[in-house]
Amino acid sequence: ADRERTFVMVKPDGVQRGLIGEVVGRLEDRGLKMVGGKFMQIDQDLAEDHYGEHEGKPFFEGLVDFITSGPVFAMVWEGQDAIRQVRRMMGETDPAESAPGTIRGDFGLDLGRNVIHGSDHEDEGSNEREIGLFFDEDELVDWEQADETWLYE
Ligand code: DAT
Ligand code: MG
Repeated sequence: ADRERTFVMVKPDGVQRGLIGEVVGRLEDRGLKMVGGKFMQIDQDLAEDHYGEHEGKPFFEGLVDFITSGPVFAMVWEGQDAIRQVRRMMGETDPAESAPGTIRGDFGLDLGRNVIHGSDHEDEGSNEREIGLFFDEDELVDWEQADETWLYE
């Protein structure tokens, strides 16, 4: 699989519950590399763009309200097969259906409060789209991880 970038975000519930470090630590431990990070408040327009695929669904308004309800920590992570591997680490959309050991399975109970967002590997190009919504090109950093030669063959 290719080295690729994915958009990841600790949602307002995760920020309020002090889980930024937990999420970042898990992604670091896995060997993924952070190339962008921003602690920020999402406004209505950005929320509606980011979740545009869900417009018209019954939960859309509540979702936009929730994601704008407090600060988030938005990030870009890079690595081999990163989009899918982050999704696997997140668990299922519903924390109640997520296996223990996954982020949602370890830190959530309710569908609408699931701690983390990650780009969807089944929605091709959603990673680039989401990265572009949240970050300017000059906010992403190209750097070499010291342990890269020990992570990759
Ligand atoms: P994911 O976040 O796993 O990519 P998604 O893109 O289908 O899931 O939905 C985005 C968010 O919307 C999800 O994290 C939680 C919320 N959501 C999804 N389906 C929902 C539903 N049926 N009822 C309430 N909230 C829902
Ligand atoms: Mg999704």
